[in-house]
Amino acid sequence: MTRQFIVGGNWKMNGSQATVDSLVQGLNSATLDKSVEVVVAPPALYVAKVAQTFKAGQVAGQNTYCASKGAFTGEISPEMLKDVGAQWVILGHSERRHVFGENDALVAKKVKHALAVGMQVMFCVGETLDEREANRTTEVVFQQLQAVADAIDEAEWAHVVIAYEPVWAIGTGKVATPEQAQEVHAAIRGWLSDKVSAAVSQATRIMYGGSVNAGNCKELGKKPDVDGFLVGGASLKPEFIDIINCQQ
Ligand code: G2H
Repeated sequence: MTRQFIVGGNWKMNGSQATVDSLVQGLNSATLDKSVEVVVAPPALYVAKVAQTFKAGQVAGQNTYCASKGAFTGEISPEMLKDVGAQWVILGHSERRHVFGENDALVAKKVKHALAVGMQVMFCVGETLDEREANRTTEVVFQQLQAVADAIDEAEWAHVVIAYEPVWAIGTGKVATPEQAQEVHAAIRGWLSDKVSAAVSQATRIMYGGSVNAGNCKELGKKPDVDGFLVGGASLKPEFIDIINCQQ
């Protein structure tokens, strides 16, 4: 089965009105591989602006809460993201899990709610360095996956892209080797086949994230179970275009 390659730019808490404009303009005027799905995730305050101006792909939020509205100070709902023109949301990012204390149960509720509203979800999983060194990588990743699998229906996986982001590789410059990434991606695909269905396992895209840059994307992108990238730091630089075009 052919899965469309997808590249996401997670801008995290970076930028200003001026730099966001310039990032959008740079991507709008670039020659991008048309076979690649491109999604950018600006800080929440800039999502509406980017949704109106970004022509090279779609727009994501970096987080949403698991309710439509109400007394949840500081949160935004997927309904709000949708209202301003975003189609995607990143959920379960390791910075949400580790800096803001989100657990598997909360992430699963957020995924469930975002899907119910009609959003596409980039659902992030990944192990810490301690967990990897204790040979617990798949145990941890499978537990993160199970929480979401318990919360959503089989058909809803059609709107989920999994992002495997080893925590030890995020923003550290320590990228997983293509072999390390492929090993975990293949394990995730195997898990989907065992726990969800063969069809979902074949169709679900698995992105790699963690210090992806123009220098390492080509080799990572050649691996059979690497269906794209979620890019942080390098998505704020012109090299993001090279990453999008890495399959050419
Ligand atoms: C992982 C990644 C984007 P970076 O967080 O989600 O960031 O590419 O900076 O490691």
